[in-house]
Amino acid sequence: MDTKTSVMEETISGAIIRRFFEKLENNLAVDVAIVGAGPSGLVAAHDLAKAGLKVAVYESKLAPGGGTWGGGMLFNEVTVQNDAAEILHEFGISTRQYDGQYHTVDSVEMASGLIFGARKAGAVIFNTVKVEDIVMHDGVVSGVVINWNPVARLEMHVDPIVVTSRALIDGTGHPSEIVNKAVHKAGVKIDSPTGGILGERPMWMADGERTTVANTKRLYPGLYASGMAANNTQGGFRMGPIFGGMLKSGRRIAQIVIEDLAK
Ligand code: 48F
Repeated sequence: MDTKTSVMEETISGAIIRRFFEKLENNLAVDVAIVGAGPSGLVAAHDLAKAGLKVAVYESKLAPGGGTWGGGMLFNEVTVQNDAAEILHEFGISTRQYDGQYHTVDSVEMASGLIFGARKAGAVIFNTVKVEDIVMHDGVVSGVVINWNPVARLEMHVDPIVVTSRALIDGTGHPSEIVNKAVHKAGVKIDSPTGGILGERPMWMADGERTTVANTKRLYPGLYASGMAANNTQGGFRMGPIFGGMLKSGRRIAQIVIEDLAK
């Protein structure tokens, strides 16, 4: 028997298992849990980690990046406004000026650059992990209930594990899945005109872009939303393949959480 081969195999498997469980164990209690690694969640993760907070991002898909990769209708270019292009430049992502007010960005460079930037700032990203529920302690949203997404997809009857957080950001995009849990399962009233989720309205790019940032806020003690999730809760319009609002919403929610956690 070739002992060297079997030793190498043991070493490689051991390296992966030990390093992964070290990462998981170090993140059982975090300052900020972010659900969804779309553009808003990744910018928030970057800014929060850079501010010295312990940040874990949960992404149900294998590849983080959310709706960035596909550009518009799979044409892999996206657009951002001049001021949002500056955020991308901070991540080292290149943009091309278009028509005075806008820049175009290669969507693959944008997705990969945002992921790399968030990770390098110190945020830990758990991909293929679905947040299936929230934790409530004495009227405060206090963490996430997680499981492997393939387990959820196959509807296996497997209990999840739990991570506690001081702040939980719903960055799940259009469905605002986490706020939905808070409203429909925990029965909380969120900071919206009705106390519930108003639901996204149809396409109106200019208004959707403006309101995405205005709608980015703390919704309930311990619970925040960014990007399309924020817009969905407040009944904002959708905007399609322009991403400035998403980037600025991620930055805005990071500022709000930093201020709240410093209180
Ligand atoms: O939708 P998404 O990209 O979020 P966003 O930051 O950006 C929206 C834009 O991409 C686009 C748009 C731009 O103008 O309208 O839609 O608001 O990314 C959300 C991510 O959350 C993941 C999902 O797979 C996606 O990558 N996600 C959703 N639910 C869960 C989740 C969940 N329960 N657990 C973990 N990840």
